[in-house]
Amino acid sequence: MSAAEITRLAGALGAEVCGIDLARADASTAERVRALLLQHGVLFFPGQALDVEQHVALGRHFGPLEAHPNLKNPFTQHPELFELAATHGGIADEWHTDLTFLASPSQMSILRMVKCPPVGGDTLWTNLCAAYEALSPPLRELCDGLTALHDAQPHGKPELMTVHPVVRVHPETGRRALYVNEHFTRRIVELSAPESDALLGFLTHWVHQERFTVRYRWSEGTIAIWDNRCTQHFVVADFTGERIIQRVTVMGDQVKGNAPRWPAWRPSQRSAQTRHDRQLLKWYADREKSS
Ligand SMILES: O=C(O)CCC(=O)C(=O)O
Ligand SMILES: [Fe+2]
Repeated sequence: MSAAEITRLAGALGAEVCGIDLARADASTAERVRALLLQHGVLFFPGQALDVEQHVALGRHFGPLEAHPNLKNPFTQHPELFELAATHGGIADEWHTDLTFLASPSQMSILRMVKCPPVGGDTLWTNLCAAYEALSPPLRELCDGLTALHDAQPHGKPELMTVHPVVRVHPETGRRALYVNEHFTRRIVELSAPESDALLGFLTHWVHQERFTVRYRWSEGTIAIWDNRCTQHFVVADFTGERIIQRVTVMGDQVKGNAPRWPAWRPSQRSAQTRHDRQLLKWYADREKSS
């Protein structure tokens, strides 16, 4: 394989990679990309020319693929490709990690920039390990013992829920990452509703401080690959006209972290405030029913 040229783009994460032809990727290319991804969190490959089949073939080197469990593709019938078109509302302008409402979320995503506006529509990524490590020791310790409920409400499916540790351990690097996001994370399980709102609000803002992020300006054909186990991303909705991305989503992630140090929150009596606990209580009632 030819020598690759790697240019870091920010202090926290992100690197541009030139000199690797992803259209002809084989198992050893995939190994190389995996190693670079562990180092940089998100990789950008400008000047690529992958067709749909080559894009999907690239994804298959990394694990099982999934198009999207909830959203229909407006333009492509390919079962393993997910497409977002801005003119159809496809602008992901809330910070998130892909598919965290699933028990086994996506481990990595591979995006192809199909059409982008001449200016605007940049995407930002943030490093969730750096965000965790920058917390004070007492807050780290608290977060280490908590879990959070995630749901697919943004896709109109609030009943699709799962619980993950608030701090997860990256299976390959062993680093701890703050694993809550404003798009899919609804509730800290062990806290009362107002406490959960305060802590989740703090953490979901904390993670996207500029010092933890990289911002990428696109050109058509660029492939981006990111590690969903330790990053979030966000699209800036500051453009007019069309912007189309296609994504191949690599599944097979297992979220590992500490077991909760406290029991799940239970309201001591019914009151007007109990409605804030409804979703959490439903989650536990459903689990008890199915066990
Ligand atoms: O459009 C983008 O840049 C990213 C969209 C997104 O959130 C995704 O593909 O997972
Ligand atoms: Fe996303």
